[in-house]
Amino acid sequence: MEVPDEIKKRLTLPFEEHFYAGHTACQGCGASLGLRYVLKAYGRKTIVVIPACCSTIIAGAWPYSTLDANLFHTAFETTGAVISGVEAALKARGIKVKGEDGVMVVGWAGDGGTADIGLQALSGFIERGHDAVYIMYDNEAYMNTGIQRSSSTPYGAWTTNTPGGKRHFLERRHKKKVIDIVIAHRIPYAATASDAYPEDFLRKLKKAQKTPGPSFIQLFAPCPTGWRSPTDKSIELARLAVQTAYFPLFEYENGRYRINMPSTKKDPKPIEEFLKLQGRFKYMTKEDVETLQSWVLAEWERLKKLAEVFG
Ligand SMILES: Cc1ncc(C[n+]2csc(CCOP(=O)(O)OP(=O)(O)O)c2C)c(N)n1
Ligand code: SF4
Ligand SMILES: [Mg+2]
Repeated sequence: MEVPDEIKKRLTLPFEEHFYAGHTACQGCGASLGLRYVLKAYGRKTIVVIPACCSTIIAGAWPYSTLDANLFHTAFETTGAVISGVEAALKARGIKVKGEDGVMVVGWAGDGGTADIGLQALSGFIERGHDAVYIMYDNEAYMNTGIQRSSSTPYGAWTTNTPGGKRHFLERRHKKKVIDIVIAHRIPYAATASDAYPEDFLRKLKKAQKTPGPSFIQLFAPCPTGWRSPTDKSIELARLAVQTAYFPLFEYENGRYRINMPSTKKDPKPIEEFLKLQGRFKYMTKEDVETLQSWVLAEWERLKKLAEVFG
């Protein structure tokens, strides 16, 4: 479709779409929005590898797939291994991989499929140095199977196996910092991103495309169904996660840290602003909120220190 010039001038994202409408995600799904952005950045010359997760259902089966790109459905724990194999097979056939004109091999896996069951395959992919991009879309629980906690679920959250209330317990462990494990491999490029800041996300996708070797992006992707949040609040929640420093946006590139958001010059917003819009946090006591707030601020201070020393 031809875009009128006056609209073209105002566009901050590519106009073209490779993610069809009419898919099966819930209203306000951050995962589907994230995948749409990935295909805006990389276009059709992409092989997307998706393990068992909500995105399997959203992407759908050939020939009815919602992706206008190549799609490889795979087993839950195998994303890192499959993107390694696809990349190696393309190279063995003399096909250029990654870079501006190469085929993009993209792993698109959930937090359960990355932080838990897929961690070993992810580690192998990074350690062997394959030319592919691994994107973990983080909705902070196993959503596709009915909202069970993962190691990326935050302290104080309700899930169906941490149900809260008078007789049950809530999630009592803090969110696993998967990106720290990734960085421990001394990966060439790793970053966090958010559905609320698409220009920043696309810039990072492009950087991952240009950087030789493995790249990793952890995308904060709200899930109104699992978070018990209004469907029209997903972007606001993704923004608040950044503004409260609960999910700061930063990059790790060739050993250097750079914080993108929030500002390091002023205090982040209180965590309550992020919590109060979500039913999953309704069982938290005042002490629980304080515990989470202290953890968020301690992690934020740690990140600022890393950016100061290794910036
Ligand atoms: C080996 C194996 N164990 C369990 C499952 C069942 N299963 C399918 S999707 C899923 C949840 C995926 O969670 P996550 O990776 O966070 O993605 P989300 O559903 O949240 O998008 C589970 C447990 C499976 N398919 N294979
Ligand atoms: S359950 Fe959550 S992640 Fe899954 S499709 Fe619905 S909104 Fe998206
Ligand atoms: Mg998940």
